[in-house]
Amino acid sequence: MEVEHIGIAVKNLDEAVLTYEKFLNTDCYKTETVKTQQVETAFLKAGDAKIELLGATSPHSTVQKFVEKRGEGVHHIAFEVNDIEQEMQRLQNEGFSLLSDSPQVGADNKQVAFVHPKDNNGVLIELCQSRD
Ligand code: CMX
Repeated sequence: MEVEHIGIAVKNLDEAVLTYEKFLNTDCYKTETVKTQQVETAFLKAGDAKIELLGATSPHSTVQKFVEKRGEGVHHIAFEVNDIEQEMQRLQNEGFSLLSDSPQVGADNKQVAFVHPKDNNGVLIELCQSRD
């Protein structure tokens, strides 16, 4: 598995984009609202990986809940896999708790699935596979 991106939950997406543009010395190359996940996202390149800034689009968004409970910060680490359904099955067999039975449509034209943070030492993990 390769780290595809690191998701960071923020209160104000526009302000966070300016901060990370300054820090990484690169422009945000893409923004996208993901209705299914109730988030708006902004992507910046960081070497081979990406930073995904995440803002909530609804009070019911998991990102809103996260920010209220834990404050802004690293929300998840995403790993790119070649065959997401096979990886989900493998992880399930290893005893990890998948948060959905099948992959969902995520940001950046990916299929995504999440593993509960309780199984990964407090870190929410996203599996992702390009839909191209
Ligand atoms: N990382 C680490 N821990 C987290 C967490 C996260 N992102 N989100 C919640 N938690 C912790 C909480 O702090 C809480 O811990 P305690 O029991 O110690 O208090 C516990 O998990 C349960 O938290 P909760 O607030 O009750 O949250 P829920 O159980 O309702 O939901 C989770 C948690 C992970 C199941 C839910 O956020 C989820 O389904 N996430 C997957 C989808 C997602 O995050 N989508 C947004 C990103 C989409 C994208 O990148 O496009």
